[in-house]
Amino acid sequence: MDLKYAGFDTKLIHAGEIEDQFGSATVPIYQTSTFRFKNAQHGADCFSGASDGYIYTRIGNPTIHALEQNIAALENGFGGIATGSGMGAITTVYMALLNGGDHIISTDAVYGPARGVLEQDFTRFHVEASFVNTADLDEIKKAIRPNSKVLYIETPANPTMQITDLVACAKIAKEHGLVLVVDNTFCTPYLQKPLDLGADVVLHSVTKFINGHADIVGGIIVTKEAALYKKIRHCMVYMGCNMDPHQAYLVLRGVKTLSLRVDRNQENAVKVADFLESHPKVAWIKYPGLKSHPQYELAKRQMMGAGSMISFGLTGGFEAGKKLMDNVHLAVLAVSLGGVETLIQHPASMTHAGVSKENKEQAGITDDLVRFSVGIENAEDIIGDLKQALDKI
Ligand code: LCS
Repeated sequence: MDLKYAGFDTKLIHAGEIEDQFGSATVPIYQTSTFRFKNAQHGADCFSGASDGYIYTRIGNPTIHALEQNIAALENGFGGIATGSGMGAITTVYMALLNGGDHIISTDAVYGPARGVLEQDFTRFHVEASFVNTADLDEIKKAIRPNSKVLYIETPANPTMQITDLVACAKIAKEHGLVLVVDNTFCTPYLQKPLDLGADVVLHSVTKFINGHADIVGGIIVTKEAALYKKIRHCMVYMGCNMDPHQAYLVLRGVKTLSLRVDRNQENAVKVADFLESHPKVAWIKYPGLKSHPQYELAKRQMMGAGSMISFGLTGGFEAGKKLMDNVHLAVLAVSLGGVETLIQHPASMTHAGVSKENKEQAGITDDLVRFSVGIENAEDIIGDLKQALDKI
């Protein structure tokens, strides 16, 4: 079936599906490292590109390809490149788009290792990086240098929930010849479509909402055009950042319920955010669905829903936050996010521990910030759990 004009939910279920010789109704796990050539000429043709047959799983595999096709269809992109983790997707994109002497401008509150790898590793190859509050467009413009090549945006940012205007960034990127890359992990294509808003590349940690069941790590990159797809795919294959077929199978299984899960995640998050905002022990809260979020209007314009990630601080500061994390019973005290289960964590000492104190302060990752990923349990139970833990403080 031609899915070009199909709705999002139809694409979730059917995009990328394959027809095999057994008529399998779902995409099977092609758990093989290598593929038999029909004859010597066929092998040579596969390598030269004259035939598009599979060669070797690091280069391509039917199960992985099905997932790549599925996510590319959801993001309205040219093609997908699946990787072993979200960080694999990020470093593959950095590697493909940056040469020694080049400069990248990135969101300051980006996921910790996405910043750390630039500051601690890519500097060894003379790649320069500036981390700015990309919610302030003037800061982006001021950071542009003659050697700037990439504008890298995470929106909403992890964990500050700061939102960056993607249409405005696409305009700046175009004017200055920058490749605009967007980490769309927090929203998924169900809630935000960066390629439609002018980005060149979108990437995900599929570990989170796309898979949704906290049972694998994985990543994916989708490009708008063929040329960048080829360049990034080449890098992924040569660096060996590929996904595994078994991983791809689980993500394909998880993604089918993306819209159902995200709808429930979000419905619950709105109730949790309302509860937290009115609680006397909560000093501040940042959730794009609340009118108190400084970028509420931008969120409404650019996102098709506020998502289910909430950041907040308690009037008792870090010590109170620690007590909260030690006293919740339903919410799991663990890093990661975007699953069916509610998770709570402390970014300053956990996910963003590798970012220096000074850089955390500059990016707004304060010591009192508690991050909450709202799951799909009953909202009353999630709120009841928070309430009893807050009562203990
Ligand atoms: N991008 C974002 C926005 C993330 O939140 C993460 C991981 C990554 C990329 C990297 O993906 P991974 O390699 O882990 O698949 N975020 C995590 C977090 O907030 N807690 O644990 C991991």
